[in-house]
Amino acid sequence: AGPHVKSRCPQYPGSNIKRLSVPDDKVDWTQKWPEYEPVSYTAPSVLNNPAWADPDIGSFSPKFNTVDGGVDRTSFEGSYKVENGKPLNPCGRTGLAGRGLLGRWGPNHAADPIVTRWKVDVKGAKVHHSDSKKPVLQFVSIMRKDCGEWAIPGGMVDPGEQVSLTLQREFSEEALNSLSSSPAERAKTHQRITNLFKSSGFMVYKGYVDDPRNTDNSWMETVAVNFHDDLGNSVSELPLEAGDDAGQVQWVDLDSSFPLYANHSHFLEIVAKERKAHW
Ligand code: RP5
Ligand code: MG
Ligand code: MG
Repeated sequence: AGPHVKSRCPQYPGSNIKRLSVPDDKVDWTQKWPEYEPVSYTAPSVLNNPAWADPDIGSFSPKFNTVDGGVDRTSFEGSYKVENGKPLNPCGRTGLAGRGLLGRWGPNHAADPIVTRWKVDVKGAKVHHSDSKKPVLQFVSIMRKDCGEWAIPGGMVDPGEQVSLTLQREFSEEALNSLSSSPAERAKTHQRITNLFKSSGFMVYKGYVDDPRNTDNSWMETVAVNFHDDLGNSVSELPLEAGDDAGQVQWVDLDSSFPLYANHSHFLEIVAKERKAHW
């Protein structure tokens, strides 16, 4: 897939911190760079000791490469190195040390629900793309409040939480605004989408996310799963409403030219290929 790119974005998100510029051929840790000494940055929101964050290293030595008291510190990328008590990003240098905005040292596990349907015309017939002649898929996309970019409505796996639950929970929170609805409404939503989410779905991707928040010592990993409403009579009929860290939500056509957060385009490309849809 080539070296990570967004993990080396010059300006670290939500701060005035600039990363050290890492050339493509120096991303890999095995490339010698003795003078490499990036600045260290951990956001105040992380240092405040919220429940979702680890304490600072020194007072704290987590069990890396294991499931450590409910917190999954294993990586889909294999065993990662730990240097001077700090885990090393398996995809190489990012130009920034510390944790930045991420709570966990090492992998920060997320889940990405990719909910799709076929694009149809007023008569209900599938719409084919004029260039590729292939049917067009649509997915539920949210605009992230933190950066304004369109993204899959994913979120963090809570300690001990089953990924299947994270997928459904994050979708409900960000695309159906379940956090703001009454218990009765929430139960109804739950019922409506449980059928779709209880199908095993199509496993799209498991591994490193090229996320702009990544650092040399903390990085995002995800499990992306596609839940497809083939007949358009399941989630397609639910009113979408942005919630939690989502500012907007809408059905978006799958198309290679549409810019998305992190490497989410890569996940959608896999879905399009699998379903023989336009990309
Ligand atoms: C990305 O960040 C993942 O792919 C997922 O979509 C998201 C999870 O982080 P939050 O949405 O909780 O910030 O790396
Ligand atoms: Mg969320
Ligand atoms: Mg989220």
